[in-house]
Amino acid sequence: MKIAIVCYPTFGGSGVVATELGLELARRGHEIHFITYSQPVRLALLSPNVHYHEVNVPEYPLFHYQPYELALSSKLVDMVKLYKIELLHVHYAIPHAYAGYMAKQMLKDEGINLPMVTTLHGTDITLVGSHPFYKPAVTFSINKSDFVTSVSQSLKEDTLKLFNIKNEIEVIPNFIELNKNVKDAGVPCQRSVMAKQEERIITHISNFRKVKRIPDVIKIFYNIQKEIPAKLMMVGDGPEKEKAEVLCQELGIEDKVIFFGNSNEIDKILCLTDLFLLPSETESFGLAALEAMACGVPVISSNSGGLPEVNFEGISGYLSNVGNIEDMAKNALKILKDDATLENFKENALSVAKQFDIKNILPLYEDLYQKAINKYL
Ligand code: GMT
Repeated sequence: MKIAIVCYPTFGGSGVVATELGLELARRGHEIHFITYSQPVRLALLSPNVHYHEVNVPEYPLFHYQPYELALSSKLVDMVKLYKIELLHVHYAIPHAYAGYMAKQMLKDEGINLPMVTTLHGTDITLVGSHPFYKPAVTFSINKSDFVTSVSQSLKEDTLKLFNIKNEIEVIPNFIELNKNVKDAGVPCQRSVMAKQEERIITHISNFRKVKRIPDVIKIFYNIQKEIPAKLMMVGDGPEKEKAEVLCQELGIEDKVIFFGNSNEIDKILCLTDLFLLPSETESFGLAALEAMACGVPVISSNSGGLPEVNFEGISGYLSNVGNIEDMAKNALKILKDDATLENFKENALSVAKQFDIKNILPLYEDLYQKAINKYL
């Protein structure tokens, strides 16, 4: 199949999922066209089946806001005609489903039917999409998509609660490519570089937005390090990062916390890690937790949104109410208390992650694409 994928190219779950999906589809022989405003961060290697088309929005002094949707829908029309693209898969409803629908209508005018699949990722529904300023357009574009998927059951329920949706929503969970794990690839994990032998290594990875509850990460770690020797690795960048650094200084733990910034080598960081913290306010899925589990790292998370569908209580880690840092620290210490317990949780985390192997999930997308194409035959 010839498939166009529209996504956000920046660090963040939806762009990562879209990119990994496109790359795996390309490996399976499909022709993939990424269409976005810059090269997706995880799209390092271009293969013969992978194309990237940049959307440019020319600056014009009259515009207070540059019309990205307009440029994106025009680019879609041009690329669909040029490469005979058979299907459009947009990730994140805003504004991609809207721009995709416009492209679809323009193409229809020229006698071309372009099936469109929209995947809802989370904040496009829960944090941003339901805002009254966006809601009518988001509702419209979800209802006008040929097929709609959500990355968890919880997100599907939120979507049905928040919007007047007439379309079916199919749950296709996020996935992980397990054999990318550096341990399997034979790359040695240089734990001694980051911590002393007796120290446990705890990691948080995110885009440091408010929804991630970064101060909770620091406070959970503060409680842990009072009981056992430990280091915290904070990976990523975003608006809450500076405040987090200040909080570490106020708590007097700055020598135990390392801030890394954005990284494309998270497998190398996760392979050193004993425990992953994700105390988010909400997470439609929590791809970062799954990435940790795929490296055999247990997870302490909140129990909001789709997290209970990924992190299994008492097996791959523990879940607590949002903001209950005492409970999260207590659970973390339960996992870290001795090597045998930790090893057990690590093994379990990996086996849970295996349920989300890309090999199991990708055929669900392929079947859906075929259904979407057949709809117009
Ligand atoms: O919250 C983020 O880290 C970014 C955000 C995004 O839109 O890229 O992630 C959302 O989509 C991911 C992939 O489907 C999910 O794993 C995240 O849970 C979801 N974030 C939220 O719901 C807050």
